[in-house]
Amino acid sequence: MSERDGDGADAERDRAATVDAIVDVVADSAEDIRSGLVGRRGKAGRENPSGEVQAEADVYADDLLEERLSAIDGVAEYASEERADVIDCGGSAADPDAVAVAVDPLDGSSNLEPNNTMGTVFAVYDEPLPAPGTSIVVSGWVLYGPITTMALARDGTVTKYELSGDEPTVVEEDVTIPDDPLVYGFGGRVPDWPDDFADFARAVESDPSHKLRYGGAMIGDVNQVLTYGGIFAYPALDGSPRGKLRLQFEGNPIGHLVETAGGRSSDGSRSLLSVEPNELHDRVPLHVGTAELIDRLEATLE
Ligand code: P6P
Repeated sequence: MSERDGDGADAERDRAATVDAIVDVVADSAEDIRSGLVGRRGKAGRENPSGEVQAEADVYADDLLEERLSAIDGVAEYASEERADVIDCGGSAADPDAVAVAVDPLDGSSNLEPNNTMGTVFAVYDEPLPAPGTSIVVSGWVLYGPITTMALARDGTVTKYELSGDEPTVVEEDVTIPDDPLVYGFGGRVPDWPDDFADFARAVESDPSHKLRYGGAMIGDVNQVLTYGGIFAYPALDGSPRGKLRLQFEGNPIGHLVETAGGRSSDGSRSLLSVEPNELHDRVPLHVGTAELIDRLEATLE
């Protein structure tokens, strides 16, 4: 997958067609996932590879996306936050222009009980997984809010869609994160924050121009930061120095989309896209938002 042979133009065309098919499947599956949440808010009786108890809806969304995405010609690998190993999608792995899809099928499933926002996060990588965020071709998320929407980063630009009709409706093109930070949301528990992050958080919170917005699902909180400007962080914790969120399925796609929209991402010292993965389910301290606040964060954590 990582070698390129044959005519470059053909290769690009083939890969673009594969990416089109992936985006179509994720968009077309949104209503099936959304409607499938009903009756699946309970626990599935097993844990994901990160040791978190799965909701029935986590398993449902993952099975649905694995079946549909792995059937696409050109998709060589499927991986998800809910599965221990990368799924080899068969014959397409022989295609030198194949891609790998990494999915957080239902981000924020802890929001099922309070019926708060959740989403599906995905990234298309052009090399085998685990892979650094620099190899992402397309990233995006679907948000199951009052309206089902999608944000997509492709070819250097971010587009927002509404998914309520038969076809996705473009609602905003060339989306850029506002320069002036307005909202902030920090995950984890305050007593578990390292002192340097706690100092940064206090400085952000004490700024009268900032407003707290934390919904408990990274994707809803990040979408607010993309919309209003600000910062979302799930930092390193005293008991978990790599934080909680996963690099392949959350940090990389979120970092790629926010950076494509003119924002910045950081693990505390570098872009999330520059973090070299060791394992498929590596965790990463995740900070994304307006450049001003990420600069201030990195200065504080030095
Ligand atoms: P906590 C959801 O389970 C998730 O992975 C993210 O979407 C969210 O930001 C985080 O965990 C919430 O974690 O520790 O606040 O429940």
